[in-house]
Amino acid sequence: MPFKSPFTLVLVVLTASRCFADDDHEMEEFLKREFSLTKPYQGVGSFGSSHWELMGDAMVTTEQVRLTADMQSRQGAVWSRIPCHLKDWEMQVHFKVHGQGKKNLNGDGLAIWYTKERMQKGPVFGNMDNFTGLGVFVDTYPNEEKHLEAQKKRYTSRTQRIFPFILAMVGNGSISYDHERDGRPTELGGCNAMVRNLKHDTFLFIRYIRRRLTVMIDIDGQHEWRDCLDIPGVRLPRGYYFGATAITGDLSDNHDIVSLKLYQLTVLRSKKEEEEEEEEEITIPSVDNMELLRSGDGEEGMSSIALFFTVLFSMLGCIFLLIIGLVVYSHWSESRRKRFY
Ligand SMILES: *[C@@H]1O[C@H](CO)[C@@H](O)[C@H](O)[C@H]1NC(C)=O
Ligand SMILES: *[C@@H]1O[C@H](CO)[C@@H](O)[C@H](O)[C@H]1NC(C)=O
Ligand SMILES: [Ca+2]
Repeated sequence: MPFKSPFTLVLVVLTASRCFADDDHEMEEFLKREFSLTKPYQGVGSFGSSHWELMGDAMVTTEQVRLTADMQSRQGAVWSRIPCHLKDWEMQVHFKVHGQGKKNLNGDGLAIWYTKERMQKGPVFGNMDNFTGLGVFVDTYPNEEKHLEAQKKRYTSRTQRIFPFILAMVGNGSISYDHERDGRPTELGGCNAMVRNLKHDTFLFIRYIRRRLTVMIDIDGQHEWRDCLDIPGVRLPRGYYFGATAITGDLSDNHDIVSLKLYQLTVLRSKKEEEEEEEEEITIPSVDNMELLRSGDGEEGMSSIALFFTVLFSMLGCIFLLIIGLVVYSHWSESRRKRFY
């Protein structure tokens, strides 16, 4: 990670260690209650009396906000009513996915959002397509793999994704989520996460700090955060809404949110960074170097290892030819010299 000054490095390290610390108390002062959804979910679902609004089949119980029950063709959502203007934040999601279905006979998953739009129904885990902002998806059904399997095709183990799969996507209002390919064409990064039907608590952690997006998971019941993805140069405007949505189709699951906790992060910036960020206020979400992130897409395309060996062997080939050339030349000039004597 490049850091502009040692001071910011120290701060980032401090915040990082704070997140790994199993000590809620220390974080308390940063918790932003207006953007958090916690038990006993006071007033959630009733008109106008809460910071959160329910939609579709979502319902509140004493234990959780159930976005969908384990039944076919459900969609549910919970959305914050207040736009969030924080620059740096982290969202801790305590969630639960469980149901009767056997492995890979369940679906479709849930999503956590930070978007311009709110309270829209649609095909992207219950939210609208062509959304504007960030989506982090817990995709529990491998649509693409199932489709390929039916065609007796397969991804190589390098590109194969194991489901449930968590991935992040940034939309700008005109980028479509490819449901049939589980969002592969627009994937910023992701990881496998066996989150279903577990006895212990499962958490997802989304941190946005100095335009760096980090997603971590805590799903093994060990109270340890595991890296999922970490991407610099993610530009998200301020003033968007947090939300959580889920959808079921032919296959189903209970998709529960136990809590959403938003923490404000205080990150000191150098004067130069402040000025840079003031100068270019972000209005449309985007990701720097998206082409580079996408270079690993699809069945074809060269992996970096393949590329390395291609370059290596081409270089060895060139050197070999050069040596042959030199040998031939020296033989030739030798025999020419001999002829002159
Ligand atoms: C959104 O992103 C796509 C793909 O990167 C790009 O072609 C399009 O111009 C962008 N739209 C806006 C409004 O920035
Ligand atoms: C989403 O955007 C794409 C490309 O801009 C467009 O073809 C598609 O119709 C849009 N879909 C919706 C639901 O607006
Ligand atoms: Ca899927």
